[in-house]
Amino acid sequence: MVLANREPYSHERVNGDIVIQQPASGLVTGIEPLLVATGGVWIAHGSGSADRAVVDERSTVPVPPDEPAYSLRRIWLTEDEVSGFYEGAANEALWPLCHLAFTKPTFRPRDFETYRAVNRKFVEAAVDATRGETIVLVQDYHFALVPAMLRERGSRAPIHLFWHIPWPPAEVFQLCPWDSELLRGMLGADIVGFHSLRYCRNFVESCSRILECEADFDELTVRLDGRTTRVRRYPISIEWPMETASREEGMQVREQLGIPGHIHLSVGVDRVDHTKGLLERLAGVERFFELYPNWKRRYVFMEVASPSRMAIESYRLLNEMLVAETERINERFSEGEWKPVLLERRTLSPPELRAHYAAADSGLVTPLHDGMNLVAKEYVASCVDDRGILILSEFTGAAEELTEAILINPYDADGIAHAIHQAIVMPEREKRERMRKLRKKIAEHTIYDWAADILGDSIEIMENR
Ligand code: ADQ
Repeated sequence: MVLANREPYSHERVNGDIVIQQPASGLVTGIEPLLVATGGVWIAHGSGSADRAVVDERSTVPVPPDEPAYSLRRIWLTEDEVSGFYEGAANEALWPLCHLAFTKPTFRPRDFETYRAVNRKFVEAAVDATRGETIVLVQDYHFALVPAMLRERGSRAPIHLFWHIPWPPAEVFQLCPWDSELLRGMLGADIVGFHSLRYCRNFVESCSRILECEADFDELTVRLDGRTTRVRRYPISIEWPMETASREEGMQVREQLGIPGHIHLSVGVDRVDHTKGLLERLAGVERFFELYPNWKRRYVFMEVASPSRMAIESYRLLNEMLVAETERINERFSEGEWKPVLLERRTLSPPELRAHYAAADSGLVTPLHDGMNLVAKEYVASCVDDRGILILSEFTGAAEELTEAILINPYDADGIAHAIHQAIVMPEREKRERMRKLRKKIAEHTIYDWAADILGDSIEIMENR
């Protein structure tokens, strides 16, 4: 059984017809095969405009649509619930709390009440959907209270909670007025998973400071009220080999954008989010042209930015600033047809995304803080002939593994500028050598390994009960 906010398939009404959409998501890629193999159930917020039209009396629909193998059970949320639970408690409180990006979290008591109520709704559906021996995989910061609530309802199932975003140092987590309730909720799980060992340690430290519990920093376990929770690292990854676009498809993108082959093109791909360091990236590009003006007309940075969480005002504002900064930098440096920055604000289809990666000479990934960052891995996977170079923020989970990237501090505009220069002038042999090593690392640990490790550890819990 999987509990996640996002559903693997949504049904949408388009011009009177019902069409099925599948969000591009690493989570679905990694976890769906487990549910297909076991005939399990995925419980998620039913957010599609035609979702209600296709379900049975248990709000359930068989999926995948082409060859049904497991059940998708939909939870209906009111507008107020979406606003309090998803936008408020999850995205305005917990998201900024866990990311050290200096965005102040907003802790509204009402939002947390709604968060609690929605967590309870998912738990009731989970209890109702349980048939026989079950392993429960809970996904992300939307559902911190679910594990303990499941225990209260008598569940003895192995529960695995995976937290896809960072866990901050204890001093930061303590800012949260709901700290103790959140931790107690999470510790209902047998295993709490994070992308990085640092987040695991931060979590154990938070438990030890905030709760009266036994925290073991060597074993990474927390014992509370007679139950032990293991804290484990599971770095998420991508499919391998990943589907890629050909060089020709990459060239077509460059033609459409008016970027001839001799121009070095860096590409960034992100949701528009404060944590992704988009304005800092632009500051780095601007600094590059100040420090290396002879690269005018020979370098272009392209950002493909997908607007997200637009119901939250600070996200709308960030979108506006991104557009304004791009225009300002372009006005400052443009010469003739050449513009230093191209901004496309939309979500690319998977083939378009692959073609954009194929068009790039380098990938520019500069989050201020990021649990893992899959774009870094996708870019590396797209460099099939070992050509290309990755510039990566040291404050991403990915940087712990992808050490052959050019690592930068996203707050250091000079550092980003020098890294861009280094990426352009680095000898081809060195680039290939670095890329070969990066590719090997990802090939050896794919999204399927991530899911298998989570399932394997959960089965072990089940067997030792
Ligand atoms: P995200 O914050 O969403 O994920 P990331 O890991 O980079 O960040 O994944 C984003 C995904 O969306 C990638 O697969 C990317 O290709 C796609 N995407 C982004 N912008 C796009 C665009 N404009 N067009 C098309 N596709 C786009 C959270 C955490 C991460 C963690 C993941 C998985 O914040 O740290 O890596 O979960 O655990």
